Amino acid sequence: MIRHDWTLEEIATLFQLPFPELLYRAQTAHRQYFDGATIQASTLLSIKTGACPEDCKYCSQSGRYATGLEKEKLLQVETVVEAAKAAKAQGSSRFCMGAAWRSPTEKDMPMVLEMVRQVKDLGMETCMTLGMLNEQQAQSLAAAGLDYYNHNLDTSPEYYARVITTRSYDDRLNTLHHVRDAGIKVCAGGIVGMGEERSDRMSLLQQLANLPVHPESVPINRLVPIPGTPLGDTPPMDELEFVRTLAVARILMPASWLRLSAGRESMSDSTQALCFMAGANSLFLGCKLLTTPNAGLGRDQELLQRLGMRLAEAPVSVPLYHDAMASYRQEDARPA
Ligand code: SAM
Ligand code: DTB
Ligand code: SF4
Repeated sequence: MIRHDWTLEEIATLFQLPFPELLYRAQTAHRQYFDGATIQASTLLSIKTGACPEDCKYCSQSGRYATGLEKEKLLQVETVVEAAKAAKAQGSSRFCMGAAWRSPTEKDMPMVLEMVRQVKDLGMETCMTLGMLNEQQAQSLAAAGLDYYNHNLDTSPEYYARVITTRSYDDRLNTLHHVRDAGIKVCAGGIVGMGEERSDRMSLLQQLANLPVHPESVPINRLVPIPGTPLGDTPPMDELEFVRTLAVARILMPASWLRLSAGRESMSDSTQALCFMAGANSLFLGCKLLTTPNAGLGRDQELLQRLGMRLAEAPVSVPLYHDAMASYRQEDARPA
């Protein structure tokens, strides 16, 4: 059953289950909507790198920290299309373009919209992550045919101010509402391992699961510590607690694609296998995320082969999407 009224007590109970019981319940939830062997793959490209005015304390691209990152202006459309073709050839069904912006400017929008159109023409799904969007920007991206917009809540409302001060939690929720209202599929998740408590992970998952419609795609990133950022020295999070977080996310949002996102490069094959057991069924392919290294195609192919798993044919369907959107629209139309 799809629920939007999860309490923190219920979520705490799930987190505290014996590990095999938690994984069993996550697998059971997973199999209601997905097969257990198919993985959706996206490839990332940073279309505008560095010099970001925001102060996200984990990020290599914030202009406020000396991370040694080389900044780049907005890429040309042709460069982006070439990268998308290569991603498709590697087996990715979706191409995700990210920009180090607080939000896109009106000047940037025409180029960005053209990128969506041309990547879509390759027969790939498109995703963008450009920072905050207003209603109009979300509508124009939808009109250009954008399939997904990624905008993460990042952490719990309680821990949030420790990580970002230049935009609020409500700003993030507003962007998600604009994206949803425009009819673009929502990709929203967060980062764990930033020194937060389990209660923060519970609260982040509660925020995501109690949205009016579950995000179709839920990326769970494990912090990639970036030297020079305030979180650069954060000790790695316990891997089993990371697996637990994925399992609880799977139970709360059983029909969403759950992405094992950043942080895979430093993870053993066995831990990744546990993540898939916990219900993760999506990942980023390729040797680079936005600015940091990723597992790489060779290692991923070998891993999937060893596990008897396979990449999804493009594009994947989203269970229950049409039902969820129909009831969302009805509620929208209801007088206040
Ligand atoms: N600038 C846009 C924004 O923040 O809305 C889009 C790009 S931003 C890099 C996308 C997401 O990547 C962040 O919200 C965060 O969840 C994730 N991310 C960034 N740096 C990360 C890191 N070092 N480790 C793990 N996840 C990270
Ligand atoms: C998401 O949740 N993770 C991706 C994507 N959405 C844009 C980004 C991960 C970035 C990891 C750090 C880097 O490579 O800069
Ligand atoms: Fe900028 Fe996005 Fe990095 Fe925050 S996460 S500093 S908004 S690029």
